[in-house]
Amino acid sequence: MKNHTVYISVGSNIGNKLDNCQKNINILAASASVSLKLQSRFYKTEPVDYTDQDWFVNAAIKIETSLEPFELLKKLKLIEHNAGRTEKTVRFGPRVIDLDIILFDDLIINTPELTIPHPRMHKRCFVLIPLCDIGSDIIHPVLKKNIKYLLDTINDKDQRVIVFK
Ligand code: PH2
Ligand code: MG
Ligand code: MG
Repeated sequence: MKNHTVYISVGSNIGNKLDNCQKNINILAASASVSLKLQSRFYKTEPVDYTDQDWFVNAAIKIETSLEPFELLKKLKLIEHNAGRTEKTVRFGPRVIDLDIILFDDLIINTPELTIPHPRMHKRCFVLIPLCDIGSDIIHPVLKKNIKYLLDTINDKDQRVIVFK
């Protein structure tokens, strides 16, 4: 079995956000083809891009999987769907659960359905801060900088991210 190392950003801003994140991480971790390796702390994060919505809970996880990128994407979409997420979700708007592939080995993919590395990861504190908990020295395969560097040099320092207690 060929194993890939994948980092996934997890977020929720509807209902019991912490529960939504943890339960869906557990569902993913229970899949036969997926093994959960690391999980970050949870954070309360100010909404970005679409600001007229509730704060999010965000985390990041590291998994190993035999799935290829589009197979994993399909699995994540199914988990989101089963959690009650609908197709009507507005772009950047509120969601019960969001499971985004951030990094997949050092692969670069550019298609309408899937872009890896995640195209906005380096601009988002809610992605980089949790990611730093579990992999601050991973190198971004396009920008060729590590995660800690990307976080330290982020332009928009105003995004509030608070450890969940
Ligand atoms: N997800 C978005 C848009 N904005 N803001 C925060 N803080 N956290 C998110 O997970 C998030 C967001 C679209 O997926
Ligand atoms: Mg997202
Ligand atoms: Mg998504």
